[in-house]
Amino acid sequence: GSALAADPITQRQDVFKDYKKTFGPMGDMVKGKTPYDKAEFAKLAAHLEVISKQPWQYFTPGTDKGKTGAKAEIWSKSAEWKQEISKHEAATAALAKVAATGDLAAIKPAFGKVGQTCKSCHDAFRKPD
Ligand code: ASC
Repeated sequence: GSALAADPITQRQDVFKDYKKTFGPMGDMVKGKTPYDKAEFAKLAAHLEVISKQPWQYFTPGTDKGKTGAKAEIWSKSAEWKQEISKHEAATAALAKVAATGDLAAIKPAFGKVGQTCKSCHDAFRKPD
């Protein structure tokens, strides 16, 4: 982030940029696009678990206005949104755990599960591109 105090929209978008830098290379390894590197994958998975806890605090009231993909439903259906977050955090924690074992056959479905939690939240709570 910048040295200046960022607005909450920028702060959450900065975390999602970090997601892309983390989840992207993991996906490449899972798909065999790049060689599976046990230590590197486990490091990325541990980082993903950390950042999975970070964006939500920046969805402060009123920040559905402006340059954001956030839908107003984040605030009007807050319980459902929090349920999506819980599922996502549980999936990233499970992935980090299995990534530490280096068992790629077990990593693949755990990775897929995280992707599903990204998608189901986006479907309900993010504006289409
Ligand atoms: C990504 C990405 C997402 C998720 C989602 C998984 O790489 O940018 O939003 O995975 O597409 O279904």
